[in-house]
Amino acid sequence: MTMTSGRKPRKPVLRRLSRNSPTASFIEALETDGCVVVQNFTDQETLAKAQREVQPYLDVDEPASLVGALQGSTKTCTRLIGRSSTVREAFFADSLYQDLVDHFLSIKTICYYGSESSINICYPLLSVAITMDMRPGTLAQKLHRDDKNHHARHTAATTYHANRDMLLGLFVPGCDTSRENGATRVVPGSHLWGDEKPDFGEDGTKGVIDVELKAGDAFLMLGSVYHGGGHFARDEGSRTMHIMFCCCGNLRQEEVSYLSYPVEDVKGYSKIVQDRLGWRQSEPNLGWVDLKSPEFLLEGQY
Ligand SMILES: O=C(O)CCC(=O)C(=O)O
Ligand SMILES: [Fe+2]
Repeated sequence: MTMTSGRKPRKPVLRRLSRNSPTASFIEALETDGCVVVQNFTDQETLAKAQREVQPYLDVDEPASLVGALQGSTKTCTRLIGRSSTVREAFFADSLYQDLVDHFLSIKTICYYGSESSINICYPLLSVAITMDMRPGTLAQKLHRDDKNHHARHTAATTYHANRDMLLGLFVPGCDTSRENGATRVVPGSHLWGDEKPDFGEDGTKGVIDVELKAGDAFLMLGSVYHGGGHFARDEGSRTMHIMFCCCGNLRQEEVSYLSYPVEDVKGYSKIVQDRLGWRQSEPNLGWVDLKSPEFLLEGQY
């Protein structure tokens, strides 16, 4: 579960592996490259079903969010686990994804009660599930690491070690993706970089690869990989991407305040207590509801 492969490092590339390749080959790719394409992850019928489930939310006539790397021209479907049973059961619950989540994000430690040792395993959690539907006018996102949200710190390394990452993402496109319709851009190997200013060269493309996918493929990425959505250069249509990230299970409060204290009670608490219970979002982009700090739920009817 927390073992690394111990293989000699090779040059980072974007590897493409069939869904039925051995799990060990996905582990090797993620350790070396930080990301990997899963070919034949799903089929057209399942993708069409997922699209039908999210489309009403994508088409809501409200301005698209400006938070984080979003720029107002990408429509989103938040609360995705509840809104799309297909995304939930066919994509998120996929055994390959979940085995890799378990491998990379489970934490096993020994602690002592007096002189008696206790071995415990902390299992991963869903961190976010959201559909992003890029539309005309969307420019390329600035390359970033998604674990910035959790204030992750990184030490430069030449080889991977267990528990280096706190996030593992699964991207399932609803259509073929290409440079022209904003395929995700990634820098394979950047998960082993430290926290110093990254060097993407003068034109910002050094080491950057377009993750062009066929509808039915998926893309796996550790949270420390530099990446960003590409430029949607078409005048019409959209690029749908179902995105899920799991995080380490210790990134949570000891007492689950949202279940322990009903929202109607929390409305009457002082601001500092509301904030400490988690009703104020952490920056950047951590602890939101519908991409907004949950404070808004304390103001109106909920
Ligand atoms: O849409 C994509 O391809 C990537 C989106 C992304 O990286 C983000 O919004 O943080
Ligand atoms: Fe991102």
